[in-house]
Amino acid sequence: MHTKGPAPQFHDGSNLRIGIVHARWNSTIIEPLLEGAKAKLAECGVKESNIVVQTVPGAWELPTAVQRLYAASQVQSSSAGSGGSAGDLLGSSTADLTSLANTTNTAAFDAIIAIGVLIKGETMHFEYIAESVSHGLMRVSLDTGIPVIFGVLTVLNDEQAKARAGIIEGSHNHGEDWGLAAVEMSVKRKNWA
Ligand code: DLZ
Repeated sequence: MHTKGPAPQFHDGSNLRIGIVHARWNSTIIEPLLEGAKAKLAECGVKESNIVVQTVPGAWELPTAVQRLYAASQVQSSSAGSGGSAGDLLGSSTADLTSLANTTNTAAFDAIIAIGVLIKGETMHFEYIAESVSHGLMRVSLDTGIPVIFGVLTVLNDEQAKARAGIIEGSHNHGEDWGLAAVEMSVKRKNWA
């Protein structure tokens, strides 16, 4: 069955800073989704140096990671403004976050894309994770006020996952939609502020 997505809108992303957090489960599906998202960010003018990619083990970890990543970027942003050292504030306890401290752009993220692939198995694991993660990501978005893009596939099998990652010929890569959504919502949020 073919599902219709939104008509794409291209907004100017040249001043945006975007975070991406992706799970490492089902990496063969995650990789094209990530590339699709990054390709659309680039098409909208988001500079590569303004895209920070972090990873977590599985989809379950996405809400906490998004929350922490945004908080760290806020600390970095305010510390840069006051002349302090973001590197000191972020510390070296999390190796992943060190790369955040080393980036030259110190603005807080305008949006964060959370990418995961949940494939239904024989137990209830899928239902618990899918529900918690979707609620968790929405909560982080409402709590922080920044767009958290829901890049989590919840599918019944590998075939469905491949068909949503653009791997099967003629199929659409949903990661592209997530990249566009991140730019559109970042720009609109600034206008609505
Ligand atoms: C445990 C688990 C299972 C069964 N399936 C998936 C999956 O399809 N996709 C995914 O991203 N992660 C899965 N995980 C791992 C959990 O998300 C989580 O990483 C672990 O339970 C550790 O908290």
